[in-house]
Order: sequence, then C-alpha cells, then structure tokens
Amino acid sequence: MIIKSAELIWVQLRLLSDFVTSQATYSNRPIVLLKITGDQGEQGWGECSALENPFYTSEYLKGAFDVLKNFLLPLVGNKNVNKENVELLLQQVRGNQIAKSAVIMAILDADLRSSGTSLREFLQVPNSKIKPAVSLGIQEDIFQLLQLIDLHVEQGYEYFKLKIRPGYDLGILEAIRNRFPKVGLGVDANGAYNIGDMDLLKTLDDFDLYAIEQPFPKESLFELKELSSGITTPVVLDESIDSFDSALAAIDMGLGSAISIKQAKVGGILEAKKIHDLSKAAGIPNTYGGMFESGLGRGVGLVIASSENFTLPSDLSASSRYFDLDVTELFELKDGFLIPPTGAGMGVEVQESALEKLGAIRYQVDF
Ligand code: OSB
Ligand code: MG
Repeated sequence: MIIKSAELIWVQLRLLSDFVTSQATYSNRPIVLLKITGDQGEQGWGECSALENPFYTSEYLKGAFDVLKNFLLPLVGNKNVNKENVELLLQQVRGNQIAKSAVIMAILDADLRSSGTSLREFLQVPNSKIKPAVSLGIQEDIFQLLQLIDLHVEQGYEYFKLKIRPGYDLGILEAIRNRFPKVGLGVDANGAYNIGDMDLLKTLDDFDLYAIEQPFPKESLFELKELSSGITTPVVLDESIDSFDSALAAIDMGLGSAISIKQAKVGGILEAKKIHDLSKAAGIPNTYGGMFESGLGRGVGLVIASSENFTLPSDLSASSRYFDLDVTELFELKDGFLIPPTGAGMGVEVQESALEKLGAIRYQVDF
C-alpha cells in the first residue's frame, strides 16, 4: 500500500475520576489517533497512547505528536509500506516507541483489513477471554480504597493491582487482606522505593500477591535483582522494559521474574510479539499493562493479552471504568471476563460521530 495521506487527530478524553500513582496524578486523558489512507483508498487506524506528561515514560503526548508529524510520517509517506517493512522504515528515528507504535498499528490495521485477517489470526492467539485486573490508584484513605474494592468486586472483578508508594503499602495491604482474604492482589510502585526499603519489600511475600510491579526505578539493577531473587512473589518489570533488547538484557541479568508488556511502551505490536516469544522461551511469565488507552488500544491490548504466555493477570479493565464516552465501542465485563475483538485488522471501529462529540482536532498531512 502506498501511503497517500495521514491525519493526526487529537482527542481530549477525560478520566471519570483522578488516577494517582507514585509518579503522577492523571485527570485528563488526551490521545492522538492516526488515520492513514493508501493509494487504493485503504484505511488504517492507530493510537498514540503517550501520556500527557513525561513522568512514566520519557515520551509525552505533545512531543509524540511532533515526532509523528515531523519525523515518522515523512518516513512512510508516498512509500510502499506493509507490516513486513514498517519497522525498518521507522528505524532512523531513535527511541520514541509510543509514537512509532501508532504508525505500526495503523499500517497493520490497513494491511490486515485488506486481506480480511484479524490481529488475533495474525498473531496466532488462541480464542480466549480475559479475566482482567483492575488497577486502582492511590486513595486518600484506607476506607475509600476498601469501598472501591467492594464496588469492583460487585461488578465482577477478582484481581486488583494497587498502586503503592512508601508509607502507603503494608497498612493498606493488611486492611485489605483482613477484609478480602481471597481476592487476587498485586501492587505497582512505579519505581518509588530505594535500597533502604529492601527489608520492607521482602515482607510483601506475606500477603499472597500475584505481583510486585517495578518496586525500584529501572536504573536500580542491583536492587531489582536482589529483591526478585530474595522473594517468591513475582517481581514484574514494567518501566524497565521498553524494547526487545531491554527484555533480553533483563532476562539475562535476572532483574525480575516477570515482564509487563504494553505494545505502545515497547514500540508497537510487532515488538510486543517478539518480547512475548522471548519471555515464553525463557520461562518468564508476562502480564499486559494498560495505560488508559481508548477503545482502539484497549482492543489491541485484549488480543495480545490473550496470547499464551500472559499467565499473570493483566490490567485491562472495562472501558466504563475510565470514560463515559470513548472513540470506539465500549468493552464491558461479562461474567467477570472481557472479550477480545475478532474483526479484521485491529477489530475495532473508530466512530467518527464520537470524535465529533469529543471535539477532536484534526491535522491533515498529504504526501
Ligand atoms: O504503571 O502500569 C502502570 C497507567 C499509566 C501509566 C502507568 C501505569 C498505569 C496503570 C493503569 O497501571 C493501568 C490501566 O488501568 O490502564
Ligand atoms: Mg506499572
């Protein structure tokens, strides 16, 4: 397909409630959608899921928009692009994984649609459904947190990934375990601890957690290795893994016991698949991480997260937990499960009417 034009569409989504982590407070959830059109009228949609600020990844949405418009789209414009050559065409740009992932998603969407193939078929993912974990931000007090868990248990959630930070850890876990002895619990510190917290973190083994995600910053190699070899709870690497190479190095060095994949964070669907295959061969389980994607990124995440090696719960909750209006159909919990899309391409339709209602701002690029 020769790429003839592209449209970058800025959509101002808003989270239904603030989400607080040790790194940032998220209220707005702007996203950029990329629509590409080929010479035969083929169309493909991608999502750029960079967050509003550079506190989780070094990329942030305005920067990613700029990189897409000025550097990535010119590399594919007027060229014959397909799923086999797109990564190579984008290679000249260093880093900027999230921006690249949007182009790769759009190309894959158009390419797979032209042969009537679904992402699930392309990735050879089994036909399965997801029992998701709901990721809960830091709350003002323990009562609010307990109430929130209650509410989600009622909706059918069985797994909870709690954001923690120093001082907001053992206390909340004790209270939750008292009240919900059986519920599936994981924690995510977004790198908030340091070497002085090693002994405290080792006591987390007492709470029967399915994961301790990114306890230390990604630079703290010794600490990550020391903790993951000193406890039985899986230490999940999230910020540490932003590419196949970083996954290879982390596995080689024994930095963690599990790897969180997000296709955006690692530079796209194709790289995510490579990291999945590598993890599987190394006997390292995966979890799929969300980053408040719109329905497009959520649908893609659900497909990837149904791959074989995602044996830890993934944080991919229902759309209505985040937004009241999304750019696609909503993914809702049915008897505790989310169902990955099965249609051609990404299997998700971006609704122009929703873009309109959300006051989307469009930037047209012709080649
Ligand atoms: O660390 O996994 C993370 C959201 C934004 C940035 C980083 C993270 C997260 C989440 C939320 O944990 C997951 C979700 O519900 O989408
Ligand atoms: Mg995380």
